[in-house]
Amino acid sequence: MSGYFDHIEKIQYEGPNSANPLAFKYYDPKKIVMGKPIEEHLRVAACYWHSFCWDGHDIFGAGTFDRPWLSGPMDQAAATQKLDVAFDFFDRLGQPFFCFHDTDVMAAAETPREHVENFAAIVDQIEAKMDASSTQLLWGTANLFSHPRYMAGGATNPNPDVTAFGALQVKHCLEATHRLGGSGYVLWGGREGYDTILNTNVGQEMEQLGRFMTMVVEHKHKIGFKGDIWIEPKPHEPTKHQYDRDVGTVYGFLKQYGLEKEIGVNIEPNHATLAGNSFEHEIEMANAFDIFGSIDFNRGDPQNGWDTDQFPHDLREITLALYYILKGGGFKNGGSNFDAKIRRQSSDADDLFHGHIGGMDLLARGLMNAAEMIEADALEDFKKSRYAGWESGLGEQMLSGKLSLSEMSDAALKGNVSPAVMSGKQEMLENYLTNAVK
Ligand code: XLS
Ligand code: NI
Ligand code: NI
Repeated sequence: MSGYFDHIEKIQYEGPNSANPLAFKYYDPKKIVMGKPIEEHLRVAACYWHSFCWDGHDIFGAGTFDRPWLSGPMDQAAATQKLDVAFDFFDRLGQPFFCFHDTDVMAAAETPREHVENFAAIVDQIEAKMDASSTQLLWGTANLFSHPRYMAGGATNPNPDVTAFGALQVKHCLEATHRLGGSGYVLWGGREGYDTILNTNVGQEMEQLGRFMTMVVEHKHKIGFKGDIWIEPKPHEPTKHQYDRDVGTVYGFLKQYGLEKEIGVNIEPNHATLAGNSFEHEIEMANAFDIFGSIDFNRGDPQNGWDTDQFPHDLREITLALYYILKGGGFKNGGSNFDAKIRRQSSDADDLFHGHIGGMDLLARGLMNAAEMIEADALEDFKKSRYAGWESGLGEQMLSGKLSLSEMSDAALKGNVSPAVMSGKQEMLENYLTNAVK
C-alpha cells in the first residue's frame, strides 16, 4: 500500500452495462475464448516508464503530474517509493504483467559500479514485491538511449568503451529478467542508427550491432534463460535513421548475422505507422518470417509524425491485429504491453486507471471479435480459393522446384494456361470486417 491510490477500489469486471468508469466492461479475465481464458490470450502488461517515470513534462513545459517520488533526486528512497506505488497500481488493476527498463526502476547511477549496485538493490526489492503480488514480469530491457553517453548509440557507438557500458547494462538486466521469471527480453535500438551519414560508417556500425546481438544470445544460453529475445523495430525518433526500421528490415539483419532463429520482434503499432506500414502488415510479416514475439500496444496520431504513445482506442484496428495474432498461433512468451502514456493534461491519479481499463477492455473486445471471425473464417476461405491454383499443376510444380523458367514459359506457349483476371473482392471483404467489429 503506497497511499497514492488509496481512493481507488480494486478494479472489477462489471459487464458492458456498467456505468462505472472504474470497472471493466469487456475484460473478463476468466472468460473462455477459443478454449482459453482471456487473460491467458492477452497477457496484458503495464509499462513502468510511461506510467511511473514521467512527470508530464514535454519539450515546451514542466511536469504537470503530482508524482511525489519524482519531485527530488532519484535516490534509493525515491526508487523504493516508486516501486511501492507501481505494485499498488498493478494490484488494484489486477494487472497480470509488467515491463521495465533497468533505469526506470533503479536509483540514478553514473559509474559502472554504481549502476551494478543500485540495480541489484532494487532487483532484490522487486523480487520481494513480486512474491507478495500476482503480477509477473513480461519482459525487461536495458535503457541504452537516455544517458548522454549513448547519444551516438549503444552497440553502434564509435567508442567501444561506451558499448562496454552498454554490455554491462544488458548483461545485468538480462540476468535480472531471468531471475525475476520474465518471459522475454527486449532490445529497442533507440539510438542504434545515425543523425547524419556524414559522420557515420554504416557498414561498421551494422557489424557492431550484429556482434552485440550475438553476444546477447550467447549470454542468454549461458545463463539458461528460456524466454525469448525480441528486437523492437522503429524507423526513426530519436535518431534520423534507425537500423531496425521495420519487421522486414529486422529480418534481413537477423538473417545476415545468423540470428533469425534466436531473436524475434516486439511490434509497436505507432512504430509501424512511422515506418509507413500498417500495424497488421507488421504482424503478418512477422508471422510469415516466423519471428512474431510480442506487442507494445499504443497508437499514434494520424496528423503528426512522431511516437505519441497514446492508449489504443480503435476497435477496428485492434480486431484486425488480434485476428492476425491468433492466426499466427497467438502469444506464447509474448503479450500485450501498453507502451502508452496518458496525456499531459490527464493529471489525476485515477487517469492512469482509465487509460489501462480502456485499453484492456478494447483488447478483450478485439479478441472476442477476432475469435468470431476465425470461427466462420470468410477471409481464410476466400484466400484459400484465391490461391487454390498453387496446390496442383503448374503452380505446385513451380513451388516445389520442379520447373525451370523455360519449362514454365513453354507451358504458357502451348496454351496450357488460362491467365484470366480474378476479382480481389476488396469491398466485399472490407464489409465483412466492418460487420465483425462490434
Ligand atoms: C520507444 C520504444 C521503447 C521500447 C522499450 O519508442 O517504444 O519504449 O518499448 O525500450
Ligand atoms: Ni515500445
Ligand atoms: Ni515507442
